[in-house]
Amino acid sequence: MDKQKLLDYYRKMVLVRRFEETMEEYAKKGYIPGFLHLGIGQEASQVGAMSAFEPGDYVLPDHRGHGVCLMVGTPTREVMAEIFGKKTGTNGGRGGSMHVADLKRGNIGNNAIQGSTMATACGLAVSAQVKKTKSITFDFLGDGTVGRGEFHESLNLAGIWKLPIVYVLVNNGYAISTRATDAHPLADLAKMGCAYNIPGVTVDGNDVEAVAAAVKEAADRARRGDGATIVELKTYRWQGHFSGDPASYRPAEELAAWKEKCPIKHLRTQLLGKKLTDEAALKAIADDVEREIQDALKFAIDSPTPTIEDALRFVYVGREVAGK
Ligand SMILES: Cc1ncc(C[n+]2csc(CCOP(=O)(O)OP(=O)(O)O)c2C)c(N)n1
Repeated sequence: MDKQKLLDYYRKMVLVRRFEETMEEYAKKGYIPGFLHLGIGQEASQVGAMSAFEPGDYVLPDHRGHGVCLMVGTPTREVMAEIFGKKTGTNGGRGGSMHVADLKRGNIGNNAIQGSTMATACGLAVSAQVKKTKSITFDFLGDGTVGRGEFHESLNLAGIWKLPIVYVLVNNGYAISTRATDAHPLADLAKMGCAYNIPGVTVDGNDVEAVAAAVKEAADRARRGDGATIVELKTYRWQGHFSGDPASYRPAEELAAWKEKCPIKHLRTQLLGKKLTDEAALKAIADDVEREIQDALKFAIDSPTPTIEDALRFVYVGREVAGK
């Protein structure tokens, strides 16, 4: 067991957790335009999966993907400013929470249409094959997305062309208020790839080491030219579908049980149990993360909002009306 690696996972998970909690707090205060989908509770899935991401790879985060966007290496300040709709954000404030993209680091961004990133992933993977690069594509999707037509069409193409894709299927148990087990005939959705000759594996999505190992194996397979894999991560979102959804469709005991399985708590217990660290060192990590969050928050709040000209800069259709 690599102590340094585990402490790095710990710091990253605390960063993602604190980032999300801060976003929720500031959404309630009215700082954040549009919808906010939070991934609190899913940190091990995001941090563990992204540990296999290398420079030159592509990633398509899902709509709950702030943590994934941070793991690409985009400065926390820029991700936060984007969510605040500010000019200093990754996309000049045009994208907001669901569309944080950072092309130079391989983050292609999310698309609000569930399943559509799966088609884009095929395109990215085909381009890597044609250019003979070693780039692989990480495509994050949820259990709800498995029912979409694009899921099957994309897997078919990925299967027949052995595309270098890792499907990170984050099964958090619900698609809005619909239970995954009410919507799909299989409990382990990774098996859905079998019809397309795409192997799948189902992993405890709250165990960061297990997630990292499974995704690394899938990434290695894609890099070798052996094609796509589905890695299903069983986890849970603590919040409602979006910030403000009271999630009354879920039993309180279910949420309480999953909170007990908190991925950060799990790693913390392991680290302390195996005497790989102590309380003081973990507190120092938390304090360091807090400084990073407060710095990003000040940056996001103090940054200018885009002007009307900024907002129109990439709008092409209809500009002839304005004489442009
Ligand atoms: C084609 C399409 N249908 C419906 C929606 C509305 N919608 C947004 S998120 C979502 C649920 C997605 O569930 P899942 O894939 O399990 O991800 P989770 O929200 O649980 O992370 C739905 C139905 C959409 N964005 N696109």
